[in-house]
Amino acid sequence: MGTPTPIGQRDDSEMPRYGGIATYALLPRLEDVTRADVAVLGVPFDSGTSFRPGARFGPAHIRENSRQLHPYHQFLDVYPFGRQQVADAGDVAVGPYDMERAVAAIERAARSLVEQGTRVVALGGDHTVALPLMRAAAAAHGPLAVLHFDAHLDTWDTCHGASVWHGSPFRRAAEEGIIDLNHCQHVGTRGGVYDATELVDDRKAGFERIDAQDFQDRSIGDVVAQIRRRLGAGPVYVSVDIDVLDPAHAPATGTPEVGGLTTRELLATLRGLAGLDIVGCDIVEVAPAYDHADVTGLAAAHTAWELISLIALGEDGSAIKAKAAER
Ligand SMILES: [Mn+2]
Repeated sequence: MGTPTPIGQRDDSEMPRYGGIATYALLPRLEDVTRADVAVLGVPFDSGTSFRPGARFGPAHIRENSRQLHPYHQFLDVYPFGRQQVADAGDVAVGPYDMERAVAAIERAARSLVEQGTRVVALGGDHTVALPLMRAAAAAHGPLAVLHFDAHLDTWDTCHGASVWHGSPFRRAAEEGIIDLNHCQHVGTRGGVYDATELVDDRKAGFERIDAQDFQDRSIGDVVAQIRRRLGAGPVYVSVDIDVLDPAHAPATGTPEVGGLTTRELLATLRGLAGLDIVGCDIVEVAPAYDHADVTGLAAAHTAWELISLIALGEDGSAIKAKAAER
């Protein structure tokens, strides 16, 4: 028996893209397919946020802004929903009050997908949700290289007595041994440091930094080459805090920092990463109440599409990489 043809996006010849109920990219729900290679999983949780709340409404907003995503990626030459079955797994049932219970529920939901060989593309939620998502990915794939796009380090220790919050997921992950300390990379860092020792702690947690300023001083190709060297050849987890973007490009977020990346720089960087073995990813910190004209929602929905395209390319991406190197 051959592999069944993936069920793609809803046919829009009768019902236009703006009509009907929005799943991510108008894809089938998980229960409507036998199994999925990639599942989009909403995580409506923001009790770990330190400043503006509201990322619990992120998944619904990102889905609404994903209606215009198309089946062919012309720049990577790949059909993200045609080469693999992608489905919308709905939201994790997660309450707002009990942090430990919430984190356990998120890990359980992710594990139930990962155990079937499904790669999870999570839509947050605040950055706390990355910890249980990385735990689930590492349970299947071993210690992860991490590519972390964010204005902030997120390797801090405790805050108001809590060890699990949206500023600590990568420190906890380093302590737990679920990330590979030789292969972690921040991109877009710029804000929110109290003192220099935090940068030393960050290095101990396994991260090198490509600060936001680097996007002014270096070419994207140069940045991409550094990321590739740092990540190596093993399984990669990609975590995109939407606040990596400048507030002009993503105003709807919990802890905005000026001087960030443009949406174009983020997409160009991701498109340089064909051939990576991305075993899981998240797009977090979209807080729609602060959005204007859906700019943040569109950026997040499109970022997920780029990541799904990279997953679809898989090893074939290496051919693109080789071609780019020849030029
Ligand atoms: Mn973050």
